[in-house]
Amino acid sequence: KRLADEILTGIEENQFTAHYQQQFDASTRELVGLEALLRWNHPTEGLLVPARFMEVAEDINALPTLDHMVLETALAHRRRWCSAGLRVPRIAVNVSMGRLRDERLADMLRAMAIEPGTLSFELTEAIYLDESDEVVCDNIRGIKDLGIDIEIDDFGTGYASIVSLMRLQPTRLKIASQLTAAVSTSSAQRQLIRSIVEIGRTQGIGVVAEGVETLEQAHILTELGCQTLQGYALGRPADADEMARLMIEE
Ligand code: G
Ligand code: G
Ligand code: MN
Ligand code: NA
Repeated sequence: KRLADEILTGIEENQFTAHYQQQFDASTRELVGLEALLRWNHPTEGLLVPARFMEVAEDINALPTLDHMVLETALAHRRRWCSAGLRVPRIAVNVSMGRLRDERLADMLRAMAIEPGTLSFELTEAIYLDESDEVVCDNIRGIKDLGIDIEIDDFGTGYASIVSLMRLQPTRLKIASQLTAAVSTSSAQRQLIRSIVEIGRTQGIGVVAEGVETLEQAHILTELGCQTLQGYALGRPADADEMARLMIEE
């Protein structure tokens, strides 16, 4: 209860912000994306990661609001970075089911005048549950019409059938970190990733490996055909100022 109240106060007082993690082209190691990750500047506890409050935030239906705050924050950071002369890659934001069910989503996005090709939405496999939901389908169409990419987050860990996921025609699949982690120890795991890459290739869908923790994993995932890599081995989440410094070095 206390945490729930603190979250609501935190929303009112703008205590939430975004950190960013880099995504690199697997072959060229060029910076191709940033994933925006929710962080809470808690007044007494310091900086909190989602694990500390997501469950309660979900219980009180605060996720759509937090998603929106992260998006606005990311757009503001992009403007600031661009004004400073930095070349800013596509930014990916996580989108909860609650937000995808919001009838006002497409209008809200249109009002934000997002430049096509600069933004990506990460959806979890939970969307398959709502395949017959008109609002969700309209929103996905609306998102695509605005030139925003769709990515399936944590691919391979949910309950969705491959058929239903492919019907969404996502731009990219993000291979879950659980799958990435085993790649240097198990050949069965490598074969599984090869199959996912192959599905992506035949469907015209890119594959991102997340949770890349060692350079050996990065090397193997590149060999297996993943186009994009994200993980601690290549870059940890960092705040907007730190990310600006990293982009200057690029
Ligand atoms: O940044 P971190 O590793 O702590 O993120 C943990 C989880 O929180 C991940 O599953 C991630 O998808 C989720 N998450 C991070 N930022 C957001 C956000 O802005 N909105 C939603 N809905 N989930 C987020
Ligand atoms: O579910 P989602 O993909 O949005 O979660 C992203 C989360 O994964 C972020 O909170 C980020 O902090 C975390 N993360 C990023 N890189 C790594 C990594 O290399 N290993 C692990 N275990 N987690 C990572
Ligand atoms: Mn994500
Ligand atoms: Na993920």
